[in-house]
Amino acid sequence: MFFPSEPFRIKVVEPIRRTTREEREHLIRESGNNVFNLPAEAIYVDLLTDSGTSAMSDNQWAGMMLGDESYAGSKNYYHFEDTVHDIFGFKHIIPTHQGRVAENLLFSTILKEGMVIPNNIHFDTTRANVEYNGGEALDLVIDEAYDPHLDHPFKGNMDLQKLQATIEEYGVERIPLVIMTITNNSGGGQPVSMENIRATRALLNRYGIPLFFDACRFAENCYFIKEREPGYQGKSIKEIAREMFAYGDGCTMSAKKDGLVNIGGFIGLNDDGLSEKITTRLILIEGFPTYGGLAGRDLEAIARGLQEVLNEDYLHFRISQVRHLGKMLDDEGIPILKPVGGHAVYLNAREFLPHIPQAQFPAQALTVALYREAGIRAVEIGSLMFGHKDPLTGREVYPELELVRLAIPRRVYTTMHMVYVAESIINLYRQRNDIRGLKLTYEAPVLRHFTARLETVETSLENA
Ligand code: P71
Repeated sequence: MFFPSEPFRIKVVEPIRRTTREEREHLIRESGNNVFNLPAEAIYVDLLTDSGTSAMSDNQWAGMMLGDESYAGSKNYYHFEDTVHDIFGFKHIIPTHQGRVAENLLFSTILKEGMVIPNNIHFDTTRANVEYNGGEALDLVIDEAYDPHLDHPFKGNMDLQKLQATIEEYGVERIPLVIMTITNNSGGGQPVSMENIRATRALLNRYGIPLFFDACRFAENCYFIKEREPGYQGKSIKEIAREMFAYGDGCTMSAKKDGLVNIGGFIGLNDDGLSEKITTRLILIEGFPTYGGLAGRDLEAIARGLQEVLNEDYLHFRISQVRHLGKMLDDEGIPILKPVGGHAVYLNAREFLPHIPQAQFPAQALTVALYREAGIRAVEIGSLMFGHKDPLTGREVYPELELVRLAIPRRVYTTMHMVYVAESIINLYRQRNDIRGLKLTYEAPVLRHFTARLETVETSLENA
């Protein structure tokens, strides 16, 4: 397979350093076998996240110098508002400093005890903000999403039967809105089809329930629609985005992904009353409505980034680069989640390391080995992140999938970096029998993966 070469050239470079194996062994031991505790300078290729890690363009940097840092009414705010309005179409645009604040403002305003929020799959911060505000977060994605081998063009789709059954079970008054996460991050960066969005809207119309988007990776989702859904090949990404958002009543957005910036976010919505309530809360915790926790220059960078992300040469390269990494691995028989999503390749750690039981965190063991062997940082999405004790039985409950996510920052790494990543993983696969399981030595009561410390299990039977 050949994929398009980079549709940009490099004007500024940031040196990265290849550490020695000895150095990495020392650092990973010091980190308690947790890559969140590593100094980023000791990482060669950092695939921890695609969030806030994009390279900005010369056009965005030029815009940064045009930052108008007036407290109220900055010209950059108007540019940002016009741009978001033009693409997303929502009546009110409320800036925030990142996505989770948009979520927090929305849910703290609309949720009451006993309410539920359906989603295809809630991202961690969305789930946490729903639960923190007294709601219940329900994942209603189609069943196909949970089969890592199944090739389906729109694995992020909402299961409409599950959604209807949920509405019937809980009742309209307990569902203030429904969310669709595009692309569906927790399900592998998989897209949602326009047909599914349209059908979800039609179903919700029957009950009068609003539809919101978790829109972080909206442009990547639009690209998949253009590529895979009949009737969209002749449309521009912007036309597809406009149609998509026209089915919604609002969105939360982390601009750290498809905004192509290092910080920023917003809420878009049509409801005047809700907008007023959220704005009041915004002033209390983020800032005045024309900056919302951001500098004027940040708003300018978002406005320009949102226009650049709609560029098809950019998207073609972006999606192809991620897919190419997936293909290099798949061709060598490395178990990955299929099809490859928009922003990341996910290694299937249960198949990569079948000798390590889930109780010994195979995905974390693989993440640690990848750093130790090659200086590459990925992130565990498995039993360390999601495993927990059942409050009733006291027994450990494990997630269905043990994944290692290789999230690709936008416009940052070249094809040769991807070749390095693929070769390193292929090499590691050959030595997979030497990789041993891990056990926890420290865990925090919530979100334990960020601060956990672990040590190697000496024999594979211990703790099994
Ligand atoms: C990702 C992130 C960033 C992240 C967040 C928490 C732990 C580790 C890494 C952030 C998302 C997201 C979706 C679908 C909302 C947010 C929050 N993703 N929705 O995937 O993917 O946005 O980070 O700007 O607050 O690495 P925020």
